[in-house]
Amino acid sequence: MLSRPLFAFPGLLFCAGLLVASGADAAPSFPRSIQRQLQLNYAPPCSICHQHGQTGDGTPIEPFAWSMRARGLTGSRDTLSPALTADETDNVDSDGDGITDVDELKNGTDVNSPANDCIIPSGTPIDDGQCTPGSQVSPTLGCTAGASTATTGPRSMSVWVLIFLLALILRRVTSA
Ligand SMILES: [Ca+2]
Repeated sequence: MLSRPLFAFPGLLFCAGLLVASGADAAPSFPRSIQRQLQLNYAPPCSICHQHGQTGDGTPIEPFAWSMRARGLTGSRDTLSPALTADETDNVDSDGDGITDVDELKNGTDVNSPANDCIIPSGTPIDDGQCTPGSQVSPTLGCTAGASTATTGPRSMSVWVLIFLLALILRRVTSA
Protein backbone atom coordinates (compact mmCIF):
# COMPACT_ATOMS: atom_id res chain seq x y z
CA MET A 1 0.00 0.00 0.00
CA LEU A 2 2.77 2.42 0.87
CA SER A 3 5.13 1.46 -1.94
CA ARG A 4 3.03 2.98 -4.73
CA PRO A 5 2.65 6.47 -3.24
CA LEU A 6 6.29 6.46 -2.20
CA PHE A 7 7.27 5.44 -5.71
CA ALA A 8 5.12 8.19 -7.22
CA PHE A 9 6.39 10.86 -4.86
CA PRO A 10 9.78 11.60 -6.49
CA GLY A 11 8.21 11.58 -9.94
CA LEU A 12 5.56 14.09 -8.95
CA LEU A 13 8.16 16.26 -7.28
CA PHE A 14 10.26 16.14 -10.44
CA CYS A 15 7.27 17.12 -12.62
CA ALA A 16 6.36 19.97 -10.29
CA GLY A 17 9.95 21.18 -10.37
CA LEU A 18 9.99 21.11 -14.15
CA LEU A 19 6.76 23.06 -14.39
CA VAL A 20 7.90 25.65 -11.90
CA ALA A 21 11.28 25.96 -13.59
CA SER A 22 9.83 26.32 -17.07
CA GLY A 23 7.39 28.95 -15.83
CA ALA A 24 10.20 30.85 -14.18
CA ASP A 25 12.05 30.94 -17.51
CA ALA A 26 9.25 32.86 -19.19
CA ALA A 27 10.62 36.05 -20.63
CA PRO A 28 9.40 39.32 -19.22
CA SER A 29 7.43 41.72 -21.33
CA PHE A 30 9.29 42.60 -24.50
CA PRO A 31 7.01 45.57 -25.27
CA ARG A 32 7.81 47.13 -21.91
CA SER A 33 11.52 46.67 -22.55
CA ILE A 34 11.19 48.36 -25.95
CA GLN A 35 9.17 51.13 -24.33
CA ARG A 36 11.87 51.72 -21.73
CA GLN A 37 14.78 51.61 -24.16
CA LEU A 38 13.22 54.01 -26.65
CA GLN A 39 11.53 56.07 -23.92
CA LEU A 40 8.15 55.70 -25.57
CA ASN A 41 4.98 56.94 -23.92
CA TYR A 42 3.25 53.67 -24.81
CA ALA A 43 4.08 49.99 -24.92
CA PRO A 44 4.12 48.70 -28.50
CA PRO A 45 1.54 46.00 -29.26
CA CYS A 46 2.55 42.36 -29.68
CA SER A 47 1.70 42.67 -33.37
CA ILE A 48 4.93 44.50 -34.15
CA CYS A 49 6.58 41.06 -33.97
CA HIS A 50 3.80 38.48 -33.72
CA GLN A 51 1.39 37.66 -36.51
CA HIS A 52 -2.08 38.96 -35.64
CA GLY A 53 -0.67 39.94 -32.24
CA GLN A 54 -0.86 36.32 -31.05
CA THR A 55 2.20 35.29 -29.08
CA GLY A 56 3.58 31.79 -29.23
CA ASP A 57 5.96 29.62 -31.17
CA GLY A 58 5.98 30.35 -34.87
CA THR A 59 4.11 33.66 -34.60
CA PRO A 60 6.98 36.21 -34.54
CA ILE A 61 7.10 36.41 -38.32
CA GLU A 62 6.33 40.06 -38.97
CA PRO A 63 9.02 42.00 -40.90
CA PHE A 64 10.20 43.81 -37.76
CA ALA A 65 10.67 40.46 -35.99
CA TRP A 66 12.86 39.23 -38.84
CA SER A 67 14.88 42.45 -38.75
CA MET A 68 15.44 42.00 -35.04
CA ARG A 69 16.33 38.33 -35.44
CA ALA A 70 18.90 39.26 -38.06
CA ARG A 71 20.46 41.46 -35.37
CA GLY A 72 20.61 38.78 -32.72
CA LEU A 73 17.18 38.73 -31.11
CA THR A 74 16.27 35.33 -29.71
CA GLY A 75 13.76 34.28 -27.09
CA SER A 76 16.09 35.62 -24.42
CA ARG A 77 15.39 39.05 -23.03
CA ASP A 78 19.12 39.77 -22.91
CA THR A 79 19.21 39.85 -26.69
CA LEU A 80 16.45 42.45 -27.06
CA SER A 81 18.37 45.59 -26.18
CA PRO A 82 21.42 44.89 -28.39
CA ALA A 83 19.17 43.90 -31.29
CA LEU A 84 17.10 47.07 -30.94
CA THR A 85 20.26 49.17 -30.73
CA ALA A 86 21.56 47.49 -33.88
CA ASP A 87 18.22 48.06 -35.61
CA GLU A 88 18.54 51.77 -34.81
CA THR A 89 22.23 51.98 -35.76
CA ASP A 90 21.57 50.22 -39.06
CA ASN A 91 18.61 52.53 -39.79
CA VAL A 92 16.49 49.50 -40.54
CA ASP A 93 13.24 50.16 -42.35
CA SER A 94 11.39 46.87 -42.12
CA ASP A 95 8.37 47.92 -44.17
CA GLY A 96 10.34 49.91 -46.73
CA ASP A 97 8.34 53.11 -46.39
CA GLY A 98 11.34 55.35 -45.90
CA ILE A 99 10.88 55.75 -42.15
CA THR A 100 13.18 53.72 -39.91
CA ASP A 101 11.77 51.21 -37.46
CA VAL A 102 12.89 53.22 -34.44
CA ASP A 103 11.46 56.45 -35.83
CA GLU A 104 8.18 54.66 -36.50
CA LEU A 105 8.09 53.31 -32.96
CA LYS A 106 8.77 56.81 -31.64
CA ASN A 107 6.06 58.20 -33.91
CA GLY A 108 3.65 55.47 -32.90
CA THR A 109 3.17 54.05 -36.38
CA ASP A 110 3.20 50.48 -37.66
CA VAL A 111 6.74 49.28 -38.41
CA ASN A 112 5.37 46.52 -40.61
CA SER A 113 3.13 48.48 -42.93
CA PRO A 114 3.82 51.47 -45.18
CA ALA A 115 0.25 52.55 -44.45
CA ASN A 116 1.58 54.03 -41.19
CA ASP A 117 -1.37 52.98 -39.09
CA CYS A 118 -1.28 54.09 -35.47
CA ILE A 119 -0.13 51.44 -33.06
CA ILE A 120 -0.61 53.63 -30.01
CA PRO A 121 -3.78 52.58 -28.20
CA SER A 122 -6.45 55.22 -28.74
CA GLY A 123 -3.97 57.04 -30.92
CA THR A 124 -5.03 59.38 -33.67
CA PRO A 125 -3.18 59.89 -36.95
CA ILE A 126 -2.27 63.54 -37.35
CA ASP A 127 -0.28 63.41 -40.57
CA ASP A 128 1.96 61.11 -42.56
CA GLY A 129 3.95 58.91 -40.26
CA GLN A 130 2.83 60.41 -36.96
CA CYS A 131 0.30 59.46 -34.39
CA THR A 132 -0.80 61.26 -31.27
CA PRO A 133 -1.36 59.28 -28.13
CA GLY A 134 -4.84 58.98 -26.74
CA SER A 135 -5.69 59.42 -23.11
CA GLN A 136 -4.95 55.77 -22.38
CA VAL A 137 -1.47 54.98 -23.65
CA SER A 138 -0.19 52.16 -21.49
CA PRO A 139 -2.28 49.03 -21.79
CA THR A 140 -1.27 45.76 -20.19
CA LEU A 141 0.14 43.68 -23.01
CA GLY A 142 2.19 40.95 -21.43
CA CYS A 143 3.84 39.70 -24.62
CA THR A 144 6.54 37.22 -23.82
CA ALA A 145 8.97 35.29 -25.90
CA GLY A 146 7.45 31.95 -25.13
CA ALA A 147 3.87 33.08 -24.72
CA SER A 148 3.83 31.66 -21.25
CA THR A 149 3.51 33.25 -17.88
CA ALA A 150 4.64 31.93 -14.57
CA THR A 151 1.78 33.15 -12.45
CA THR A 152 -1.33 32.51 -14.49
CA GLY A 153 -2.69 30.07 -17.01
CA PRO A 154 -2.78 26.28 -17.39
CA ARG A 155 0.85 25.73 -16.37
CA SER A 156 0.36 27.50 -13.06
CA MET A 157 -2.82 25.50 -12.50
CA SER A 158 -0.92 22.26 -13.16
CA VAL A 159 1.63 23.19 -10.53
CA TRP A 160 -1.09 23.75 -7.95
CA VAL A 161 -2.76 20.45 -8.86
CA LEU A 162 0.57 18.66 -8.40
CA ILE A 163 1.17 20.35 -5.08
CA PHE A 164 -2.31 19.29 -3.99
CA LEU A 165 -1.61 15.67 -5.04
CA LEU A 166 1.71 15.72 -3.19
CA ALA A 167 -0.01 16.93 -0.07
CA LEU A 168 -2.56 14.09 -0.35
CA ILE A 169 0.19 11.49 -0.79
CA LEU A 170 2.19 12.86 2.10
CA ARG A 171 -0.88 12.81 4.27
CA ARG A 172 -1.51 9.13 3.42
CA VAL A 173 2.13 8.21 3.96
CA THR A 174 2.39 9.94 7.31
CA SER A 175 -0.97 8.64 8.56
CA ALA A 176 -0.27 5.00 7.58
CA1 LIG B 1 9.28 51.99 -41.98
